[in-house]
Amino acid sequence: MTDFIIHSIPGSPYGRAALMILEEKGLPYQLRPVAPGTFRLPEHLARHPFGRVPVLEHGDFSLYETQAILRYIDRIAPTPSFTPWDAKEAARMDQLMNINDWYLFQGVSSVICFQRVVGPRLMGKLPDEDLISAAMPKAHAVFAELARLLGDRQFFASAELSLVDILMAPQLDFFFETPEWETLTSAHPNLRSWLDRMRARPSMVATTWERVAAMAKAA
Ligand SMILES: N[C@@H](CCC(=O)N[C@@H](CS)C(=O)NCC(=O)O)C(=O)O
Repeated sequence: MTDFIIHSIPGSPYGRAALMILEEKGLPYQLRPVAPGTFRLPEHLARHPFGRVPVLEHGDFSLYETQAILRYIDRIAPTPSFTPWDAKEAARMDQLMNINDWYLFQGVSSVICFQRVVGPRLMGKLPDEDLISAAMPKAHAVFAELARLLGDRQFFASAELSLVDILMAPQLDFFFETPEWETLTSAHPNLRSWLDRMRARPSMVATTWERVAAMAKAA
């Protein structure tokens, strides 16, 4: 199969999800790093008109939006499948993928993980504690709902790994690096066990910030 090309940056949770599914499927891929400060230059806007990552290229086919990328790869390389056959489990997966994008990322991870991890690491900035405190009520609500929906299952949608686990793991692994992880998960041991299981997967080990930075350097 033609190599998959992923345009992304080290540390991007969405970019990591795109790399993780390729690792899970055992598909060949190349990382094309997008240099910091070039997201809104014409060359990248031609790939992604909203100036974000990741972008997938597969032959002459180009695609942005991580959910679309995950679903495309799951359709063209269906073994193993990461979409449950059961309609209710598939619906739960879809619901949680949207919770990831609309409630976990926006205003929660985009604030707390940005302030705690991305700003200090990439820009040498101190975290803005007021912004973090203001995001915590929504963060508690999101984590409580994730824990409720996970229940005592091994994975979010069913007993097997699905697309939502791949989309969500990089976001929650980002939280794992922050002191807020402890606070947000102290009442939710099922979320902690789920992340432990995900962190042990070779696809997560192969796509840490450091490993993606090494791929970017070698590209
Ligand atoms: N809805 C997009 C979100 C992608 C996204 O927000 N990516 C972040 C990195 S994790 C980004 O490109 N941020 C750059 C910016 O906002 O300027 C997707 O699912 O792919």
